[in-house]
Amino acid sequence: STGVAAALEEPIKPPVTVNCTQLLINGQFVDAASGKTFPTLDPRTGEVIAHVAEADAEDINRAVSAARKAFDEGPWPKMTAYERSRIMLRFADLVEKHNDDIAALETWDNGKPYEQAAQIEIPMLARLFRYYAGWADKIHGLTVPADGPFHVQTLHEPIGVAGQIIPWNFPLLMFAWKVGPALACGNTVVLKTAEQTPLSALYVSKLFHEAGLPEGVLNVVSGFGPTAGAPLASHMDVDKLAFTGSTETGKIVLGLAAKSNLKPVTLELGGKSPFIVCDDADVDQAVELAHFALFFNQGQCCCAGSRTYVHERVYDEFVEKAKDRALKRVVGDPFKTGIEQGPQVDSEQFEKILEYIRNGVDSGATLETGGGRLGSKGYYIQPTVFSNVKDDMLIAQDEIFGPVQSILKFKDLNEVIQRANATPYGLAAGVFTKNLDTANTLTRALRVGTVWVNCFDTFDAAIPFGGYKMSGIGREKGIYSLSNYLQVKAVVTPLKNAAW
Ligand code: TXE
Repeated sequence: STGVAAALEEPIKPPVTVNCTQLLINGQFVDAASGKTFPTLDPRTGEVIAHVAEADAEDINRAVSAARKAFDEGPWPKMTAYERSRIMLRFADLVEKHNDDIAALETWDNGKPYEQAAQIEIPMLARLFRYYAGWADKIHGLTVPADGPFHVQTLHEPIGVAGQIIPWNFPLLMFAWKVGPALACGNTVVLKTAEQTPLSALYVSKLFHEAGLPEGVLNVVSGFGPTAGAPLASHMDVDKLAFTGSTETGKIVLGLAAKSNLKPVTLELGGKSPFIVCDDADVDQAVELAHFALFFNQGQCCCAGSRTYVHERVYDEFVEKAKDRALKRVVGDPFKTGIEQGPQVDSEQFEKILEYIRNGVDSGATLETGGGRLGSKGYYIQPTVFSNVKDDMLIAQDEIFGPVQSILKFKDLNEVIQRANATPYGLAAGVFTKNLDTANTLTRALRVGTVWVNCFDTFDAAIPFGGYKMSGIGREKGIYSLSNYLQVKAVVTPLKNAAW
């Protein structure tokens, strides 16, 4: 197939050079206190792209004190909201100006198709910051009616220093979902990027300073979970923690926050989202959307439609066509044009996915297509489709986080509702039907944070995103994300003349 041929070629030379590899603390690029570095790897080959400064507890202390000082002494929380907004808007302009370099770094470090990064994700990064810049000067409290002669008002104030820990699947979109609302509300930030993808956040944070961001407001540290993430989560001077990653690590950081200073925590965790194809579906359209829902971003989406439930009336036709679609998926060097799927992010994810595929075969699911690696170097995996998947199989229960579609059969609506909800996760769901009553029934019955009806992965700066159950706590994006970064202060003043 096209995929095999492309993956076997010599990797294309990325059209960008790496020039930010140190820690960004107090507006300066500095080495780690220990002098240590770690390699960040090219998922196309497993070869080293660059050596990056490796933060540990001492660097976290340095970054937190810079953020603390910038918060306590200003100017950030004290400058006018309009000024903050304008810096964020200037940053968005610079992102747009450097769109292609940023996209190339994202692709090189993560493996995602360059066209996806350049045409969707980096423009979305600018869009998100413009959205949040728009909020900065529209955040205000209320005047509250009280029983008695009191003037009562609420002040919406920034929380303080926000610690933020992000994953590698959408490095810059996760950067925007975290940093955008925190800065719009007047907080200062220490952000720890994922060890697989440290490069793009450093690059754009340099641009942010060029846009006029005062020193210490945004500190970016590269490093590993236990040695850099954990000290940030348990830091006594961090006032708020936001985390995106696995449910397992989410539990750890929530514990660290509780054991240290009870900082409030928002979590965006794993999922096993159902994609439900009803009996009235146009099968061709349903296949295409279900394919996108699962395979987008190499299957590395927390909200991936990873349990494809198909009504028995259209099941056989759906499976046949889903297999054909997966066979047509264009896999190859993500820097090449027309590529739909690049390599998985690293060897750990690659091995984990192949292990789940073996498990699917062993547990009796039918392997329709794919099932192995593609090429002989890097972390490419064949688009894989399983049919005859049962709810109790591991591939239907665990987050695989790879290009592996599991198709399950259902008979009626109540049954599929019960089965779709029978998971500890509750991040998202897809519903494919022309029937309004069916759509309304499903959207209300599914215990998830997002339901996409006849669409999937429709993201927008204003649409809130987050999970029910063990998929997380809180919402990001949209108006809801602001409350994560604000304290509400009630101010009560007696009224001298009660008659008024
Ligand atoms: O996640 P981790 P990993 C899922 C997906 C994937 C699995 C493992 O199923 O296969 O998680 O991926 C930091 N204290 N998701 O190992 O460990 C870590 O350095 C503080 C879903 O990459 O959760 C990184 O910055 N921080 C997810 C971040 O946590 C710690 C996206 C995420 O890493 C830490 C990614 C610790 N003890 C993976 N340990 C989604 N919801 O989109 C790690 N970290």
